Amino acid sequence: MLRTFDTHRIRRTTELGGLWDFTVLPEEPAEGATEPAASEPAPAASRKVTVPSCWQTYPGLENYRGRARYSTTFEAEGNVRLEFKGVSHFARVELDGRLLGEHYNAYTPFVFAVPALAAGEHRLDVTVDNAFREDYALNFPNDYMSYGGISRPVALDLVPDTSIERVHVTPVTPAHGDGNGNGDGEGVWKAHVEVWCRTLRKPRAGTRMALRVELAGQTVEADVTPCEGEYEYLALATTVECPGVRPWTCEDPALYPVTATLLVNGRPADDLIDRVGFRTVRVNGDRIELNGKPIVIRGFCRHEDHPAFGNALPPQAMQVDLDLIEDMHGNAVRTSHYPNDERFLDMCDERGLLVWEENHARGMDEEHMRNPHFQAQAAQVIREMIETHYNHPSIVIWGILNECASNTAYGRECYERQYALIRELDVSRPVTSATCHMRDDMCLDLPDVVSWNIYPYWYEAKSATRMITDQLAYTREHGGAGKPLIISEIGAGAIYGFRNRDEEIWTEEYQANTLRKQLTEAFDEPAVTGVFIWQFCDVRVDREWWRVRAKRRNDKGIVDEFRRPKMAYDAVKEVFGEVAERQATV
Ligand code: ADA
Repeated sequence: MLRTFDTHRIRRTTELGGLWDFTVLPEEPAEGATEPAASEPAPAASRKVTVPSCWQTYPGLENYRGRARYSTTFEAEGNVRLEFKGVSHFARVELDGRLLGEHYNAYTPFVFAVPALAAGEHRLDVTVDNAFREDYALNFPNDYMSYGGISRPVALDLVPDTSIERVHVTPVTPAHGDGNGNGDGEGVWKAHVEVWCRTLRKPRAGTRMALRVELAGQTVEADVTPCEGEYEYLALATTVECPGVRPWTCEDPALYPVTATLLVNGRPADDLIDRVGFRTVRVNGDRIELNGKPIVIRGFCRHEDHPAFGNALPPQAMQVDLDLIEDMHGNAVRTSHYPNDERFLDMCDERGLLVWEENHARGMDEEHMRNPHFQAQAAQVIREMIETHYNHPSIVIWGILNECASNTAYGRECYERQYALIRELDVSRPVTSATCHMRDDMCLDLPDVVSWNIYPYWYEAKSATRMITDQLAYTREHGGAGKPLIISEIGAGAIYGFRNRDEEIWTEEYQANTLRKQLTEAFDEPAVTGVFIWQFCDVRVDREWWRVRAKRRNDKGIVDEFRRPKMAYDAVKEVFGEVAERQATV
């Protein structure tokens, strides 16, 4: 399943799923590799594996870190477009033995367009690397697992010489209303629509090309002048009035298809369908407003991680996670610490959940950020994340650089650049960053929203009330005055099944009591716009973290890695439920 809905009616698209050949590629540990001893001896024989999947779920490779090859064949003729939704974490792609290109970063899609394939069978080889190397600035031993494999779906499209690459829709709030149906009734939602095309071969002289866009009962059409080359170009930018649409809200997440059709000499030649929700997000004083109404976040930080699937969760497993989050009265997810699978975002759109999506970076100190590849690779993640996830109404905030060097001058430069890049790509959503630099953060003036990771009653022997009061004072004195404040992490660990009534640390009882106190105190603080619990489920961490992570798990999950609820589940459900009720009556 590529998405939760069909993205084409005209274009032929297939998922290159099913069984692929898989072979481990043995290699000498590279100089400076951080983890040679941990790698398993590599069996050379090839085996059949499903794609998407990750190799830590293949017997014998539970701890493999290194290179491997995935191969498959397909029948095709003409121009093809290959889209990899996510390969963990480096991919080198060859078609019929010819290099198409390389891509680094596990969590964002990439595309290769290949003109004029001869009719017949074609062979696709993907060499994947999940080693920790200096070349891969964002991956190093961390408090989550850097898995390996083709971990998200692969799509094969047959495309004409000019094809549609992307459609962006930016909803524009009614001029005279609050975007929520309230107002003087004269306002009409508008949508700013942009369509990007790709031309592989210049059309014959005299060919007429046009783009038609259909959205919410409206149709616009405009001529297109093709630009030759394997790159994308903006082919259409227009604003459409959309009278009578229902806004996208958490309670009623109305979604509308947007269909772009490419007409060649008046005949449909290619199409792309995406989905749109009419809603605006804006910061108003110290509140974040959705359609003019302040939101209160009852959220969970969530890693893409599962004992049976690694980071290649099938849609069924995503559904289960979202069911549990909603059952606990959660209304938001933070995609800590990287962009998420599109299908998960589709489901959030459908459920009316709010998403904080973040670029890939966790716990980078200045040395990590001075990796010569860091700036370019981080910028690429941001670009790919925003370009591909732009239309999701559920995404209400972009996050960057979780707990990185926001306390140094060089770090600040990096934060500045990344915020500037986001604002260049998308002005319709606020930006933030989760910090833990309680006494020396130098970047609080930069984002629209200030976000703190705090662990009262856990890493700190202080109450949440005290920590929030202290943080607020610091924030106000250091550039963050008047901005909304999110508690982007709060939580405590517990080992599933370890129970006693002695308030023993690591017991489910201790975690449940701690969460109850943390959440109650946080929501009692009027300056707090919302809270993301660290974290939804227990997750596997990289081997090097074994000293501080029993069972090699970050066990601050409210459910364990198999999604079995710990005692904290009911505590969270109760507090989130009360907050939701209070909110509903405001
Ligand atoms: C940090 C970090 C998380 C996780 C957490 C913890 O706040 O952002 O990724 O490591 O701490 O469990 O300590």
